[in-house]
Amino acid sequence: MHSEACIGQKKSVYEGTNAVPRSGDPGRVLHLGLTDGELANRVIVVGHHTRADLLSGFLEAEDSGSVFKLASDRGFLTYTGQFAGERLSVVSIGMGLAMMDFFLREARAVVKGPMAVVRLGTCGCLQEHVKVGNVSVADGSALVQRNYSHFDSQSPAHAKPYTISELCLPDAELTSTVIAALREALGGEKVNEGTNLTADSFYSSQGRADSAFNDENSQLIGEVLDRYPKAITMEMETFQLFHLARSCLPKGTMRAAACVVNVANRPTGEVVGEEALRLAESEGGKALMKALAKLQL
Ligand code: R1P
Repeated sequence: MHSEACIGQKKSVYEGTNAVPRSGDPGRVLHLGLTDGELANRVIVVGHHTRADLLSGFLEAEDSGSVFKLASDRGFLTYTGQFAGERLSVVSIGMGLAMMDFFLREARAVVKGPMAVVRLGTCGCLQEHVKVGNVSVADGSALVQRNYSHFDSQSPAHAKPYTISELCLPDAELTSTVIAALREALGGEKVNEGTNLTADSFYSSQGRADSAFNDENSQLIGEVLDRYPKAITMEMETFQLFHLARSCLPKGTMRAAACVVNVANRPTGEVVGEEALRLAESEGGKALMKALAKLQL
């Protein structure tokens, strides 16, 4: 797929290093491995290859006679096919802010026209009443980040160990459509709405105790809940999705919504069973695909 580096040849390993680089002929974006037209305008984005495999089972073949599949050598897995009369992709991106950044920027580079992206992730929930196995839809997201400067010995005394951002909002229409589709598929009692918190670590900035590192995070969850009392979920990608969708130019051309299956309740320690997780992923995922297909782009 990628052209080789070879001194003396005209074509280098990749081109466009100060923009969105591509490699090979046809030019493929470096990390997703995709070229123009291989990704649909409507995308379900997940963190786990098995979740993408599961949801790809709902796609029907394209005109080529099959569902398009491409696994990149940077850990991205893309499926593109037809769903309810629309072209739709399911992409597994792995974890964290950086992977969501790679995904959205390179997706934007290979797709023409308006896009809609819905994340189906998993998370720990922060409120006792939010049940494991339920799906929580984000009506806003704030970013919780480790303040690296704080941990430097030169740091001024006032620099706090973690920063908590302002809220970033999803696309309102897409979020309402997602909520309605999830309620229809799973039942209203299995769908929660609330604030999402996105952290830049699974550990320190999610308030987990790890005596092997100096994290100064024992008060963090309390501080975050003081600032955002309606926060129900904590994971690692949603804020980046909302932020970049809002930053995408021309404005309004990338619409985003996000939801997560609650796999663990942090206050009670309860964790979801395998069967309930697969059901929520599968039925919830299909509902999101319906919502995406229904959206007027
Ligand atoms: C951590 O285990 C991962 O699980 C959650 C977090 O956001 C993080 O990416 O989401 P996914 O199931 O989508 O990966």
